[in-house]
Parts: sequence; C-alpha cells; structure tokens
Amino acid sequence: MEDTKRIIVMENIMDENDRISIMINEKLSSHGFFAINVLGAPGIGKTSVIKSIISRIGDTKCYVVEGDIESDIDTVALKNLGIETVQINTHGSCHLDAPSILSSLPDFKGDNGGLVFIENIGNLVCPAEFNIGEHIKMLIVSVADGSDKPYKYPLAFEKADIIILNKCDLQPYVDFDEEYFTSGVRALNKITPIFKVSSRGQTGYEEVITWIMNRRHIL
Ligand SMILES: Nc1nc2c(ncn2[C@@H]2O[C@H](COP(=O)(O)OP(=O)(O)O)[C@@H](O)[C@H]2O)c(=O)[nH]1
Ligand SMILES: [Mg+2]
Repeated sequence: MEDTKRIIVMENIMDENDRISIMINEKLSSHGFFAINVLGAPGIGKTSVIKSIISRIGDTKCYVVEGDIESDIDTVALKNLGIETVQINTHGSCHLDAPSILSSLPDFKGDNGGLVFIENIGNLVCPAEFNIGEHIKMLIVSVADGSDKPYKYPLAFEKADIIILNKCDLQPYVDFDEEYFTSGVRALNKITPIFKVSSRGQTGYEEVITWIMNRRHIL
C-alpha cells in the first residue's frame, strides 16, 4: 500500500515538472533562444566545454545557468570571461528541475535570440530524468573516466541528443576502449552523434559548433 502511494506522488511531481518544462521551452522559443541541458559527471569538463563553445560562437548571444549543489566557483569564472551567468544552488538536490529554471531565466529584453546553456548538477543519473525546458540534452563524457559508462548509466546515453567525448588529449595515457564505448552507446542510441574534443587543446570544436547551429535552425 505504502509503495503504491509513493509511485503516485512521484508521477505527480514528474507531471508538474514536465508541464513547467513545456512552458519554459515555449518562452525560450518565442524569444528565439535555443537551450542546451549540459549533463555529465562531476569534473568531466561541463564548464570547460561550455566555455569552449561560447568562445567560438561569434556574435550569438549566450547565457549560462549554472547548477551546483553548493558554491559559485563556475559562475565567477564564467562572469570573469564576460559571460552572463545565473547561479542555482540546490543545497543537496542531485539535479535541476523545471521550477528552479523558470525562476532563474533572464528576461531576454533587447535580445534577438541566442543560446542558453544550462549546466546541470554533476551526476550521471538523476539529471537525465528531468526535462528543464531544454531543446537538446548534451552529454559530456571523458576518456579518463572509463569506457563502460553507457553500460552503467544507460538513461543518460539514451536521452542524449549530442555526446561530447572530452579530454581526448589524455587518450594516449589512459586505457579508454573506444570501440567498447561506441558499441555501448549504439546499443542504446543509434543516431546521436559522438564528437571527440579536447577542451585543454581546443581541438574538435568546429564540428560541434556546426552541429549545434544546424540543429538550432532545424528546431
Ligand atoms: N586534460 C584535460 N583536462 C580537462 C579537459 N577539460 C576539462 N579539463 C579539466 O578537468 C577539470 C574539471 O573541468 P570542469 O570543466 O570544471 O568540469 P565540470 O565539473 O564538469 O564542470 C578541470 O581541472 C579542467 O581543467 C580536457 O579536455 N583535457
Ligand atoms: Mg562545472
């Protein structure tokens, strides 16, 4: 009996989250903004990838919403680069949800469209379960963290619209089995592109930018 009640409550929370997520998505789209939900484990390079993309995106207006359990370290670093950034601290919660994004969005006054990056909490599990108004989910993984992640955390790989394989500069020094990794991804997700980059060496980003800009114009 207790178990049954728990499932119903969870469904209601998800329904409410999805309702707000649709509202956010409509607001973003009506202002010409394309939102990217950036997912990945702690330290995988989410902030580094966001910085690398924004530094190459030219005149396109960009905002970042930074999700962290505590601290504003990434927000301070992004603001120091001149990037407009809003901090959300969840104080323990392992994912961002739609209500927290709704109350943190800029008003977009005077903007003529652009990109919103939402850096989710560092975690490969819960953030994949919650829509937060995004147009696409970008999953960041790294060669330094093992090739078994698609097998262990399938939902994140199933839901990703784009996968960035970061820290490729470290590939000669780690035993990353690329074939095993790719087979694991393809068993879950036949179409999502996998882009190999190094945020340290700033390699591989041209293809990522082209893909994002094309996708932005399709949606
Ligand atoms: N060698 C190497 N280090 C990287 C790369 N990308 C990020 N890092 C380092 O990984 C650490 C975590 O990066 P960060 O972007 O803060 O990860 P986040 O916690 O996912 O946002 C930092 O010390 C970065 O300098 C990369 O492509 N190569
Ligand atoms: Mg970060």
